[in-house]
Amino acid sequence: MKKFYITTAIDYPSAKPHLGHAYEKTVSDCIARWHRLWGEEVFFSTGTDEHGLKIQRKAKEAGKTPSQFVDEMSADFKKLCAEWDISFDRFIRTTDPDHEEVSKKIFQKVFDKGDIYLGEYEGLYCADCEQYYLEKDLVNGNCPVHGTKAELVREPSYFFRMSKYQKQLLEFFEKNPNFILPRARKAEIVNRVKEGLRDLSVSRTSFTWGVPLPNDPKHFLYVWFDALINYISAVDYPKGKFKKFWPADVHVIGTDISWFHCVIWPCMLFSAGIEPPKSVFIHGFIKLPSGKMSKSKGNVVDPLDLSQRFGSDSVRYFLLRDIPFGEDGIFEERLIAERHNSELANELGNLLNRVLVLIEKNCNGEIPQATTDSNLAVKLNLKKIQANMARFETHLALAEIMNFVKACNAFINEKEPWKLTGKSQQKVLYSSADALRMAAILLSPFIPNASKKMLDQLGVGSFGKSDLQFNKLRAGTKTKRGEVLFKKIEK
Ligand code: ME8
Repeated sequence: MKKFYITTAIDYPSAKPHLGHAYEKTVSDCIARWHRLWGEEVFFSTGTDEHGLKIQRKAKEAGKTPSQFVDEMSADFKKLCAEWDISFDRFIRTTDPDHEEVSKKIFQKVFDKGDIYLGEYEGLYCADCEQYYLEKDLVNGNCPVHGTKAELVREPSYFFRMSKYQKQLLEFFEKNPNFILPRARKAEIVNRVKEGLRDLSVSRTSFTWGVPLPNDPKHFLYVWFDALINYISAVDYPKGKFKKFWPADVHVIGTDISWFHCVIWPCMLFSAGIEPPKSVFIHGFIKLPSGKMSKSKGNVVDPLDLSQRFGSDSVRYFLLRDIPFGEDGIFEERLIAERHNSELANELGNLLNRVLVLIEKNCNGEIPQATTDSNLAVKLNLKKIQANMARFETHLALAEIMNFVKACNAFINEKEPWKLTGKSQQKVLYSSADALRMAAILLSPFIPNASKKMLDQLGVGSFGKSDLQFNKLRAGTKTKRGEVLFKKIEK
């Protein structure tokens, strides 16, 4: 059986989840569900990144121990997954004991390889990014991402000899053209690597909320070195699922953390003697018409509030449909309502209702005996949808599925089954119901709840890869028209 391992970044639970977190999980979930639909053995991991200075400080501000703080905060991220139908196989927390063990093991491997040395670090640090910056990369001394003042940090630190892997990394990029996706993002990273790789400071003594180094427990592992390792500890490195699922097929991450995933992570793996993942997909940022979401502006969009008001299918649909995967996108509630009304309610929901009412009236609520009209069946370009999904072009795949739904509506309008009788009427109704079945199955990775409701109403129970062909709807199946699939959102 083909296997597929997909991961999201693990989120900092220093604040509540925001729409960017929900977006990354939604697209990854859609891809994971797509691969499961085609019968592959899928492992999908997501989780929270719980160590480091930022969390230690936030916990103190909240008057809690770091451990209490992360227990409470990570629960919000799990709740997000439940409400948004994120079908993860593991929710990994970097405070999970098995992960901490693996982190130490990998550090030890890199150490034994001779790639760790003790030095002293002096640099400008942004605790919100958990990252050092060069003076030239700061904006008036402030972090370019958070706008907060970078702190001068001077302390003894262990370093990872990343510089040693520059050549190997460039060769790896060359041999693996699909490692950095979309490909348009590659040149910038390659050029930066060509300018040279600096050794990386991988331990700190100024905080204690982290993984102590096995060779020197006064030092705690740099939070990024610890966090990246989650991708192998999530599959029980070095045993069990690791053997089956590694190398991961894709790490789905945002633009701000591409250097960590495309450069630091493969160098760590080279040193530890582990194969790098097959690809890193860098998605864009969700922005507001007024610009970036930021806590200081007080305009961070709460994904739980959105799913409660619009329903998780409608917000998922909007994100997957409107934002070309790999590009930045603008979020506006108005746009969710527009897509919901025009496509989910008018096109999809209406189609289901029309077909089921006609089957009730004319066929006693049973799927009639006929075969699907080949002129309708050819309107579904399954090959194109598969190719889009293989390239992670979820927005294009969804657009193509919805083109087919539009073609089904046009088919009914043209054939006017309410004017027909006998076999010719049965043919049109069977074709429409069978086409709706196909559309519902193909939509299951995108809008899982609505897809299930559609299939229930069509009398279809479980489904798999072998159902992704026409004429699989059984004649005589009792339909169960239920509530309207998508109620219109009034202004
Ligand atoms: O970076 N739109 O955690 P994080 C889209 N713990 N995606 C966004 C976004 C936005 N507005 N804002 C953030 C971390 N993201 C680390 C990751 S992985 C080993 C460690 C994305 O909570 C961001 O790009 O700051 C990242 O992929 C993810 O959300 C988690 O961000």
